[in-house]
Amino acid sequence: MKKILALVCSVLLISVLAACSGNDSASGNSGDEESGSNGESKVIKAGIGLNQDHPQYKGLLKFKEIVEEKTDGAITVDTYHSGQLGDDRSMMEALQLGTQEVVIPSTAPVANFVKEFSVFDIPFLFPNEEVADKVLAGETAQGLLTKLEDQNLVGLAYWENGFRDLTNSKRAVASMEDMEGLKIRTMENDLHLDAFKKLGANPTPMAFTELFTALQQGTVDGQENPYATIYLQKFYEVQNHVSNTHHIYSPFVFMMSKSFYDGLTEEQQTIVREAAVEAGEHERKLNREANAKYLEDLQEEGMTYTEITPEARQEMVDAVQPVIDEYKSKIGEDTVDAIYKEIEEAK
Ligand code: TK8
Repeated sequence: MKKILALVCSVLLISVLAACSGNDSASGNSGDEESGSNGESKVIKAGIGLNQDHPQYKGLLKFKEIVEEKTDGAITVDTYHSGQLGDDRSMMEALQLGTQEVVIPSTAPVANFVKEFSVFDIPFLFPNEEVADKVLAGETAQGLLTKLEDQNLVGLAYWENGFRDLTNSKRAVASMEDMEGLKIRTMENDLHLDAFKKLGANPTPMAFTELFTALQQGTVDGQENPYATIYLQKFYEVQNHVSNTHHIYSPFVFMMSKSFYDGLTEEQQTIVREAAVEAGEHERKLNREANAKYLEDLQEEGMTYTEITPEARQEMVDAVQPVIDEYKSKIGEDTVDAIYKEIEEAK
């Protein structure tokens, strides 16, 4: 009896030691392939601030579809909208901490992590979407994505937020004079803040997640965002006037936590990178269709629309020029000069 017991214990001991050593002769794989970052299934927790109706969320669902299909389920993507995981800045910090894997913020708050991103907040920088597309695909903009790696972030692609337009609850805005004293919420970005001060407004930086309530309670009189956001976030319920100021073209940055990205296999890294680009093309298409459509819908919901004449817009351009000159050194002269050069080449 004792001999049998000894035999059973020795067999158990050998199998426990074999398992601990990670070498599983039966499966023919070394422990490295089975365990560690290559063999386990992985989950991408992806959050955005806009709601489930916005093209940005439809783009994120496209990313999810591509990644889950191409990795055959080895990577799954859990998607969160409407600021469920926080605002742009706090979600970027979550990526740095490794508690979230993907966020797609506007470039404005990204400038708090890599100052050169503020180049995209220069008012009236891009003349149209076609030039913006070419420059964002160009050397300087793509190079900025690489700079995110110093912040434990990996920039995978630019998506589109779009041309930003002004709304408010007080009065129709046809020119700078009409902006005088309006309490306008801006994104958390010093260049936005200083530009709106120059235009005569009284700006307040605020996270997007707080914006609807602030408009509803009158903490601020107005805000600025593309028509798709104004409509889909139902700002028409708390805003009466919209003007086509088109004062900034705002890109989104699809970014991933670098610690998570580095833990992917080379094949998986290629899949998520290509998926971010492909889903971005899908999002951009939907976003342009939406922005073209929603100005009409905003007026149907009772907002008054005021066209900004070329002369009135030129007055705004001239007014913010000193801010642009001041920020050129803060952003990085090389970056600013390179973007302006690429804009001229793209026209
Ligand atoms: C949503 C924001 C939004 C942006 C803003 O998370 O903050 O006004 O335009 O789209 O990124």
